[in-house]
Amino acid sequence: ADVLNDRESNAKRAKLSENSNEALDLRSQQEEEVTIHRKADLNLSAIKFVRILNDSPLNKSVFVEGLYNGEKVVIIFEKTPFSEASVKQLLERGDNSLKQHFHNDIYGDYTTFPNPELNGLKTTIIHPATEKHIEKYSAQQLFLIEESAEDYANITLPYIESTPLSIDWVYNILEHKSETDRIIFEDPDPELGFILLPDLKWNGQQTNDLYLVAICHKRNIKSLRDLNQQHLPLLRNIQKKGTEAISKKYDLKPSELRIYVHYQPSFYHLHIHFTALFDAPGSRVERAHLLSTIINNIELYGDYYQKSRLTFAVRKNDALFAKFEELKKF
Ligand code: GTA
Repeated sequence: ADVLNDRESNAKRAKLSENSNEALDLRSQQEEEVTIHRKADLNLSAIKFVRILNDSPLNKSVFVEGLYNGEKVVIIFEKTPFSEASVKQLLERGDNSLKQHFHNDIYGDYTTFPNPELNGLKTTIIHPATEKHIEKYSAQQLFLIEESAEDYANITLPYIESTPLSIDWVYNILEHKSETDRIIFEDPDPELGFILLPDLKWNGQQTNDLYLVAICHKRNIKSLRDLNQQHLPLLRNIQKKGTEAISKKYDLKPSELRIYVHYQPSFYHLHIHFTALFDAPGSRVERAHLLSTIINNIELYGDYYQKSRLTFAVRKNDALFAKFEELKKF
């Protein structure tokens, strides 16, 4: 308990600044992780390993397919970034935890075995997982598609309307049924309003990988393709109030944030990603469209996103790839 109290006061004292590694409220965030990602009846030993779907040595993460009570499960294990508080703890509590491999002049190579509390893995569990989840988290060759307005109407739209990933989790947030205690900011206006909260991908413990998502209350905007001049007040509102809320809570300026939408998104209800300036998954040019650029394009041409060609990456096993291949023979 003393250690946790120490951490809490460290977190409160922490001045969060550019690429800060200072810890946020470590304990409450850890409790939140458990609430969100773990159903009461789920534990790791009850899940049977099936196969590794993908892994990323760079992000220190692995995507695993498992079976739980005969149902498919996707587990994502991810090593988390260091915070200043956790590094201090590593040193303060590190007695006898060094195993030396070799020593040469002033250079030493060791493995450290920290206290398990300092060595937690961010764990996301999707259960029951659909075939679409398995496919989405599997390693696959990517192809870039240049989608015209006609392609969108004839190929993409019918596809996203026929096999969407469920967005019940989005409605649970908007209706205050899930993650209510994680909300950072809410503007309840049905036209212009939104909820800003930590993204599933962020453990909330350090701002160098800050990742929040703003979900708009308005329900009929599927993606970037639907945005036009009538949505400018909504987009400006999310940009202004989202950055203000982040500045107040995390002490990050708008210039320290990457604010963007994905095209194609995984979930077809408009949401905006707010991240620190790190290489977040999905922040590459073929997927991320900066909110400031979107606003600017629509200010110039109200129907920009209805008329433009938009390029996006698609996985080889995705039915959308097959549809483009069949109809466009590329
Ligand atoms: N707060 O319940 C939720 C929730 N869900 C189900 C999704 N999100 C949620 N946030 C909260 N609560 O940023 C978040 C997602 C995502 C956003 C949806 O909503 O974390 P999107 O529609 O543009 O879809 O955004 P996107 O970006 O593909 O997100 P998603 O579904 O997480 O897919 C992640 C992709 O990144 C996968 O293809 C995966 O292979 C890859 N990836 C790489 N590293 C990671 C990682 N560490 N964790 C998860 N995915 C990773």
